[in-house]
Amino acid sequence: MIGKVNHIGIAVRDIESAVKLYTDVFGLLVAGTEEVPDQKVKVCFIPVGESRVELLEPTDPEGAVAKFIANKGEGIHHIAYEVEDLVKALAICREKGLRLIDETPRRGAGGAMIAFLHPKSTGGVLIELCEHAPAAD
Ligand code: CMX
Repeated sequence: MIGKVNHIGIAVRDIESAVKLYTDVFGLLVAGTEEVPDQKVKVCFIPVGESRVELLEPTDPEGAVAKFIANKGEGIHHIAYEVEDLVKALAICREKGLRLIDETPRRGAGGAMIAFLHPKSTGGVLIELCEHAPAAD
């Protein structure tokens, strides 16, 4: 069902200062920054080998990432796995009794189709399933 780790989402208070670790110290390059109003975040993708780090900065105190930072501080927020067929993957998760946050795929950053699984049914890890979007590379 799962291909590779598409990205690891890291919640940060401020992308501009957080990104320096990855660029100035680790020597990585930023692939793009965009705002995702639907999710109340600004995101920045940094390719790392075959995967990516996604820095997530809240744009609204009521958003999921703002709440996460308020409760737990900055840090790893979610892991995103790439699937070939998201509708099919969600059907399997549903059938196996996992709690779906998104019952159907929706559009996420970079134009990818995404859906989240609730951390209470996945061992405390917020999991995003995403269908490969060439534009997101
Ligand atoms: N990872 C692991 N556990 C998490 C979590 C996370 N990122 N966020 C919340 N939780 C835990 C909380 O600690 C809490 O556990 P306890 O009850 O044991 O304390 C539980 O989940 C419920 O938390 P909550 O505060 O009551 O619920 P929230 O209103 O914060 O919602 C969640 C949590 C996961 C349902 C919500 O954040 C969500 O729908 N996330 C999916 C969308 C999203 O995260 N968007 C931002 C990224 C978008 C992008 O990548 O583009």
